[in-house]
Amino acid sequence: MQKIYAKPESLNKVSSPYCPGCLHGVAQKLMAQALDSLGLREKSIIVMGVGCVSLGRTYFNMDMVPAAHGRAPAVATGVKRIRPDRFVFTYQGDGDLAAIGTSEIIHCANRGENITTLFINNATYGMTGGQMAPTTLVGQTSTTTPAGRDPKTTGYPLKMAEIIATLEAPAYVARFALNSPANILKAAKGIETAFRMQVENKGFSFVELLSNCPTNWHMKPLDALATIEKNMIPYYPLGEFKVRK
Ligand SMILES: Cc1ncc(C[n+]2csc(CCOP(=O)(O)OP(=O)(O)O)c2C)c(N)n1
Ligand code: SF4
Repeated sequence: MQKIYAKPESLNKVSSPYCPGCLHGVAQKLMAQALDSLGLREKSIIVMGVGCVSLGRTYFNMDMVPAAHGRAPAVATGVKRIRPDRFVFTYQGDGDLAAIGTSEIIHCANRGENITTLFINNATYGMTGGQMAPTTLVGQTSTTTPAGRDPKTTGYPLKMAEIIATLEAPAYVARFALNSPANILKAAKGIETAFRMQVENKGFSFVELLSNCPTNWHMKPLDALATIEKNMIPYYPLGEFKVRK
């Protein structure tokens, strides 16, 4: 019988470590499918951020380097410069990339390092129990903004894809959402485009994925998907912001 669907080779055959309805697993499957289809698994090195992203360490079937919180782009820079023959990418959440690691991602992007960053924006610090992230929406409640995020005291949610797209060096910058089959298909294509940029030595590529955290948003999984559509996408528009030809 012809096999038409299988778990990507780039993922181990283990059960998901994620909460029910969490989209980290979807993001990781898309990344794994892109690595499989480009034949990159055996030369890949994933540099893991800290947070629920790092639960994926049991999942990925490839070489892996854990980085301290926020430092993945700096670690990936070192790995890629020493081993330019390897395919190097970081996987980071919004606390990791847009708070403690803002400096690392901006300078890595600005240097145009030939690596790829996959950025999960779930508008919260998931692993540590739902504190405000730089991407938490105005009015959104969190353990550190129980009355809702107020920009007067905490500023506005950071649009990382737009910020990175203003830089000269990056080759590919895009934002997708993981809340529906149609959006997941677009994200899959975008992740593959980003990976191709590195393969073709075009420089830094960055994909932001709008995700969820049903546990800390205190929502049922379906309500969390609807919240991405209703609240996140209007503030974080989807699309490709920069594509090097
Ligand atoms: C230097 C340092 N400071 C703080 C922490 C605690 N910490 C672990 S995960 C995390 C937040 C992760 O949130 P995010 O990056 O949004 O990822 P998510 O869990 O939502 O996927 C924090 C603050 C740490 N591990 N190291
Ligand atoms: S805490 Fe949130 S981000 Fe972490 S696994 Fe659970 S749902 Fe996903």
